[in-house]
Amino acid sequence: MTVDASRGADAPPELVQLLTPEGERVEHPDYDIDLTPEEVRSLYRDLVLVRRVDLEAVALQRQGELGIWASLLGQEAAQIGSGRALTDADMAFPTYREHGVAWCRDVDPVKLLGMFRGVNHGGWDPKEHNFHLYTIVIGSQTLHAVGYAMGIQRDDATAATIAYFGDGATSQGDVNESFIWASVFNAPIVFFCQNNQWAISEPLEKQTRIPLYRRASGFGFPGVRVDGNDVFACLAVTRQALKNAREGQGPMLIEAFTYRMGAHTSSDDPTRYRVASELEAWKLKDPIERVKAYLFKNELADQAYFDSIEAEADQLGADLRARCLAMPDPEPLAIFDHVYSEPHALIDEERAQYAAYLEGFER
Ligand SMILES: Cc1ncc(C[n+]2csc(CCOP(=O)(O)OP(=O)(O)O)c2C)c(N)n1
Ligand SMILES: [Mg+2]
Repeated sequence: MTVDASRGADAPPELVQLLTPEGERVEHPDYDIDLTPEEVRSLYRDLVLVRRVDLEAVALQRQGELGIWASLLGQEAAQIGSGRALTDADMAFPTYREHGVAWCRDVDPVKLLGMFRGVNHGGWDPKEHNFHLYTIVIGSQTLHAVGYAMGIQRDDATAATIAYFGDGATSQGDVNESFIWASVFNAPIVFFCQNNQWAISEPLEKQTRIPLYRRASGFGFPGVRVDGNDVFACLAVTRQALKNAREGQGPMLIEAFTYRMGAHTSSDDPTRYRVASELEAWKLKDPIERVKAYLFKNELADQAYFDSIEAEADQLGADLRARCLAMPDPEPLAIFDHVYSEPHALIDEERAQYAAYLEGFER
């Protein structure tokens, strides 16, 4: 934790945490959450199932069935906590690692796999799920999200927008510009930064000299750092920030302090640039284990319950694998279909050229 002399002795803890790594419920002066046992079990189920989706995808990639995969391992609580804070009317703008948020938005995980397998052109209908398409260009979705939030404002709608991005993305011009626009227009947006402490091989200290959440104050809106491995805290803080945004209080930056436990993507080998002890330390803060410990200690779930979730995860993984392998290749010319909503001369020309090229092969 960064030492901050300017905060004063009676300042609230810098990191909002409601559930310790040991599974103990703790209080925070500014944030609280009151969950029924059923709701806690449901969060646990989400965490386990999205981890399984991720694990299956990693395996499929290693077997050559996906071109690439960006693992969410370690970031499940940040994604499920924030994702479950959204209402149906809210709009989420992800980057490329938000498989847990996709899960909360009811996007069939096979559609994520289809994108990484290269057999669909984007993946899902953003309007149907209020979940935008994945964005690879780092940080650019934050501008789209602010524009969308300003639209909500002009429609007088009761909804908020959430934009996901990483620690590395905070160094991008787009993200800083989006902060300015959101601030001066008081846009209903929550900036949700998953600080997993790495931007491929670049460590956090190459992005910032201060905790990222404190950047917000320079732009004129509040920022908070939450334990990104604590699903209770992520849910509580995001829920409050979205509510504030919907009620006209403008943007907020949430820095979910977490750790990317896997490789950046399947094309990366983190053993080349970080020490194993770092990963070992973060394993002790696993986002799933602490919820399990909480459920066990408080007798809110028994072994039969945990076994049933494992069985459901096995079933989900097997089903996902089968449906991934069964996905048909797309029609090659379909790649031109959704570039523009209306006919476009250049696209027509390129489609014709590509069709002529394909004619040269036996089909
Ligand atoms: C504009 C732009 N520059 C560079 C890249 C290459 N790139 C892909 S992921 C990445 C690191 C992003 O790190 P971070 O924002 O922390 O997100 P994380 O992958 O850790 O979730 C970079 C530099 C890119 N996709 N887009
Ligand atoms: Mg990162």
